[in-house]
Amino acid sequence: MSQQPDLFASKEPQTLIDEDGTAVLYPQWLSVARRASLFADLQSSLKWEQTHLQMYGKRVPIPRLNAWYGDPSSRYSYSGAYFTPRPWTPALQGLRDDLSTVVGTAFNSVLANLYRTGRDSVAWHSDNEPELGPEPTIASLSLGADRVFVFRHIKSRRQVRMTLQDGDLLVMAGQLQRYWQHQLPKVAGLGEARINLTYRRVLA
Ligand SMILES: O=C(O)CCC(=O)C(=O)O
Ligand SMILES: [Mn+2]
Repeated sequence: MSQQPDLFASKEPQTLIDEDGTAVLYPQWLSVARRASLFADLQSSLKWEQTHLQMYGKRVPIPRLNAWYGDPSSRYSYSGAYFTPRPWTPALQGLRDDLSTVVGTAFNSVLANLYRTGRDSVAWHSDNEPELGPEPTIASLSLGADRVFVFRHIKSRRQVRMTLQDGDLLVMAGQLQRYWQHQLPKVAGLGEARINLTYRRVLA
């Protein structure tokens, strides 16, 4: 992964998982100036929506807000239905271009998540939707509040736990989504918001 002047990595990358897939953390990947303006821009300008899941015949709100942006061709399925992403905003497209260059994957969509407080979360799952292909490379950028993020191997049950901080980039690749799940647990007493952007390549 190469560096660009604005996207300085002030610390060495850390390989967190290198077995049945890879997870590499690039701490403070975004410059301090870019982090703050980006968070404010995304929080106010993205079309945040409440998604519901069908669980045991009930319509249950997921504990976070989200928004999909991307190329028109990057249709995705969620909970059995197909959706077309919203057209790129300048900020999301600029980051897409930078990330595609430095990670070496032609990302065509992004799922944005807004965790309003520590009560918002993501339960155990893998990003293993068929339209991402068998070995998806996913670039996950964190902004705002620090949050704990945990991986769990589906067979050995080994866990790898880290704190994702403002400006951190996590790149997941290879067989990771097949062998590992991940979650973002709730945090008691946290009032600060976090935004996460997961850049993905949806196959036609
Ligand atoms: O917020 C995060 O760091 C992870 C989000 C996530 O796993 C997802 O949207 O699939
Ligand atoms: Mn995920």
